[in-house]
Amino acid sequence: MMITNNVRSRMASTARMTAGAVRFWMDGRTPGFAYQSMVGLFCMTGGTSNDTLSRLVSLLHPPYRLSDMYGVLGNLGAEDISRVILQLDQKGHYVFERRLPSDFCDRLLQFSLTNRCLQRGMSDVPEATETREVERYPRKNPGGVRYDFSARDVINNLDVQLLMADRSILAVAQSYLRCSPILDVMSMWWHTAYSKVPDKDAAQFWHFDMDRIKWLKFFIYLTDVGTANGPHSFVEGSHRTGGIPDSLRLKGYVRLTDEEVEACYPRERFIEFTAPRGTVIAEDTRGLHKGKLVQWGDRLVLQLQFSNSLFGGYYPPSKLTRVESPELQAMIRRCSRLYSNYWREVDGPR
Ligand SMILES: O=C(O)CCC(=O)C(=O)O
Repeated sequence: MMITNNVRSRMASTARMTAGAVRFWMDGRTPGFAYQSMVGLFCMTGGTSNDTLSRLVSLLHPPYRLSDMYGVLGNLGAEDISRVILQLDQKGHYVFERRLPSDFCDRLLQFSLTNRCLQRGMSDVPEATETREVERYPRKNPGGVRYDFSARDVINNLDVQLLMADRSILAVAQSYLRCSPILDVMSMWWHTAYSKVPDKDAAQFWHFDMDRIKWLKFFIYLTDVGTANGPHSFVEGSHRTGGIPDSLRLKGYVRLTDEEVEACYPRERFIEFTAPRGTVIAEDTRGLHKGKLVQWGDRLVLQLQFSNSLFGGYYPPSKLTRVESPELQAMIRRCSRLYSNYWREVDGPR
């Protein structure tokens, strides 16, 4: 029987990923070759490989039974959840009507102006810069396009902890992922108008994410975002299986230009999320997305990512050092898998 190169390549990647999954199951670490195989399989299959693995994870880790779905997104009922999930499944994004209260945004803005952060290096400009730590985000005179706060500082912030414990957010995440999720990437960053051209290292070119098998991101705007402030942008429906055409996917896990992406989708599929501060956007970033170039002012975003497994890319570990929020303390007791990325092996109240 003739086996084409394509089939051979899929079989080899599947074997490597399976071997890596066994290692992951034993010690919780994903070997680099297995992660690369997961990415490669996505590029080859358009998402079928992720979908198959996700079904397996759902069998192993069914969703939590929540007493209620109350929180910053409202007091959600089963019908609300169905509406949100239907749109997420079809379009890949959902903007919630309910926004975070302004005192909440004020406190997180204050946090971002008083904490040390990393000015992200820029490699794709004539005068490349290195990533370096700065005492404060220099809002009046930024020296780079992106400033990131450490995950450790972010998760140990009381307001962030309230969101980590929020059952309305959890309900959406676990309904979309069809399993009990893991909160695995917590981040906050500024995008600035430092550069006149989009920056690859600051996620300002189109790309898909592929660090996990399946995940859902919540982007929370902490400043007002108009069209000049670098709105988060998404190609509607591109998260679906086969939603990114072969011509783009087979380029691999790379950044894509506007021209390359615009050639593949009609204009109405391009969404720019301009919205007031406090807005919460849920998005499956398996679809094509980017932060648009900031032309004026700046933009502060907080991000929560829920994944169905930690199998995949490596993130330096960050742990909760103090859990000030009683809500989070209670949730940690009930939902150990949800917090396993930030809480395991930590001395402190469990
Ligand atoms: O800053 C943005 O809007 C893009 C962020 C992004 O690419 C990501 O979180 O995966």
